[in-house]
Amino acid sequence: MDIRNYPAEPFKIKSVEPVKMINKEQREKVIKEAGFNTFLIDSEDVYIDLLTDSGTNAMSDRQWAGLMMGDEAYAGSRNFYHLKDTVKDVFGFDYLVPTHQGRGAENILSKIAIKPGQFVPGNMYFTTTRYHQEANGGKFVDIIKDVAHDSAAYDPFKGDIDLNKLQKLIDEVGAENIAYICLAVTVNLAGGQPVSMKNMKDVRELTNKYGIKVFYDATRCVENAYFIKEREAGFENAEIKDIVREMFSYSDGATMSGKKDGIVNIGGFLALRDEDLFLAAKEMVVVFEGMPSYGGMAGRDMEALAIGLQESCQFEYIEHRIKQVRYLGDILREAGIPIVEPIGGHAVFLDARRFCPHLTQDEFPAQALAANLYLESGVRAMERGIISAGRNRETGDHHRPKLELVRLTIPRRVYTYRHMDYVADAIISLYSHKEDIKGLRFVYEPKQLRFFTGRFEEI
Ligand code: PLI
Repeated sequence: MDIRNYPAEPFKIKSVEPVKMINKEQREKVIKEAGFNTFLIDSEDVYIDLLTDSGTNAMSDRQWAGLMMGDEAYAGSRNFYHLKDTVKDVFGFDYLVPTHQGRGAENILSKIAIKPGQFVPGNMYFTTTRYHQEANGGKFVDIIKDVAHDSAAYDPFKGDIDLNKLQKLIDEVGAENIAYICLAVTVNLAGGQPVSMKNMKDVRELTNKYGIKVFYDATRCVENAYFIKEREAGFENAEIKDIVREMFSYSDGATMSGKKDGIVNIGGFLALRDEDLFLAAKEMVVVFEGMPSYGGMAGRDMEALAIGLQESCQFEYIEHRIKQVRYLGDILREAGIPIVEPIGGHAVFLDARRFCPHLTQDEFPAQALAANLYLESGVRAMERGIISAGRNRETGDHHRPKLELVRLTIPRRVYTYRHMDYVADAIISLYSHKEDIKGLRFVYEPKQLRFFTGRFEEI
């Protein structure tokens, strides 16, 4: 490995937040009290927190200054107009509905665009996205290409939709029974895998033939744009922002969690092209979020998001972001640790099936691996496997995803390369005595989104 392949931080550090490490005996107590669920560990007890890249980002001095420019008027805040203009500039959408975070936007979109019984095909699923689709009577169908379910296979655009699967679904159920296509850029649960511009164009062409709408999940769209620049012919010299704008030109609108590529701690939005849909969304936002000019956000948070979206599109920022994640993955790969290939945008994913071949999926290997990584090192990661997938609403059986993963999610602008070294060392050490990792069973299983608050014990 040549360190020169990984760019130095394109920022300097103005404010620091001390972290401390508790000893192994204390960690053992903590993980037991947390029911072997890393979501239930207190932040104070974590040394390096790779639970999520959601809302855990470091804002810039400009964003912090923006907070002071917050206009907290109940109606017509100036920060709303700044955010609206930014969304128009970056994504090309005319209509903006701010929400408290991504799932607020998913709730509204699902309510206005799904009729009960309709299908909602998507390139894999995200937990909250599918929850809202199903809660509004939609039937999620996975139409991502098969290779996305194979953790070891390399494909530069593993997030692409399989057009044959989409065509087959249209032929089988009829275009009128498809609410819309949900296209995520990048695909979180596939390992942060991008979608190619060609695929976005092809999906648009096919759906146009049938009058089917396409809504993107824009949550990590800038990371997706970087991969297009890096891997897709014809985009080598394109500006990141121009790539983002072209991506969204093939969509009818988008939901976004600003807590990821917006580089803020809270916020999100629904953006739309169609005025009638916008009017329907506005009727919903006042019920579930707040006035249309703030939705679920404070004025200051809209300002920080507007600034963060522009910063996210700076090449130096996004190159460092992607390559810092890749640095961790490259070390692990070299040490023979089973990870999802290729390394995605926001995280390195450990393949728990290959890491813990002595455990069956019913013994929740990814949940157990995440718990043991904390015990080993004070590093907090997250399960993304059978627990996250939940149960089938009709049969009550577990959904059984092929991918049984632990996600090491890197917050933006928060940790250094040395922190990545520490994480890699911890995982390599755990791998050397992986047989000690015991399977888990539920002692408390919530009905909805069980991964957040479920509790386990060792078998
Ligand atoms: O956490 P929200 O409600 O702001 O956003 C929901 C959401 C939507 N789409 C995608 C692709 C996500 O990754 C997402 C949230 N992700 C979380 C919390 C994560 O840890 O990945």
